[in-house]
Amino acid sequence: MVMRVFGDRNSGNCLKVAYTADRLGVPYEWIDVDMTKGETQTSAFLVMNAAGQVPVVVLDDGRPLAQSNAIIRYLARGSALLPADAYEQAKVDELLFWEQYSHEPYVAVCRYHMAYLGRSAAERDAEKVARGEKAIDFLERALTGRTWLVGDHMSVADIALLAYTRLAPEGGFDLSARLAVRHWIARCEAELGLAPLARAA
Ligand SMILES: N[C@@H](CCC(=O)N[C@@H](CS)C(=O)NCC(=O)O)C(=O)O
Repeated sequence: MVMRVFGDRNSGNCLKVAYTADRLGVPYEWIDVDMTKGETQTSAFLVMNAAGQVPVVVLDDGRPLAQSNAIIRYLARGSALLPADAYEQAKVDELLFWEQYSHEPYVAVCRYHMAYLGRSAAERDAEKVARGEKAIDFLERALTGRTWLVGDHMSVADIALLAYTRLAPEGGFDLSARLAVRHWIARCEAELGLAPLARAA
């Protein structure tokens, strides 16, 4: 059976899986899950992911796997998206963990508050805004003078960070002065065949 991806196409965490599988040519069936209708909390869903969150995949052998960064790392094994060198692989992991602890909880959550809950930029949580700005500043420094986050090729670290960074303007974050980030987003989008999103010039 082909791999099944249970996800929401508006979720950066879920889009990471689509970007990675599409890039690698891994076949999959996408199954839309609407968390606003409680579809992540049904007993059938909780068997696949007891955390009740998307994305979750059911691999072609029937085994489930959750957590976006675990999924993309698994899909990328043995490919150019995951460096073979142990140190470079650990640097990818460093960024995957950082994304989940220091980037996604702020950049993605501010976007959620604006795009889903209809808050204005001024109504965002000030601490989340400050931490999101700090995360994007970190990326700007990390990408200055570099083409990719780790090594000489696009890796799953780029894909994991791309997902919500390209959506950051929807969360009220201004990328216009972050030139290294903007060029890297454009580079990733070109590599992945994604249409550029409308954003501040
Ligand atoms: N750390 C998880 C986060 C997953 C997550 O937060 N998923 C959201 C959608 S982006 C969700 O399913 N929320 C519903 C819920 O938490 O009940 C991952 O990277 O996969």
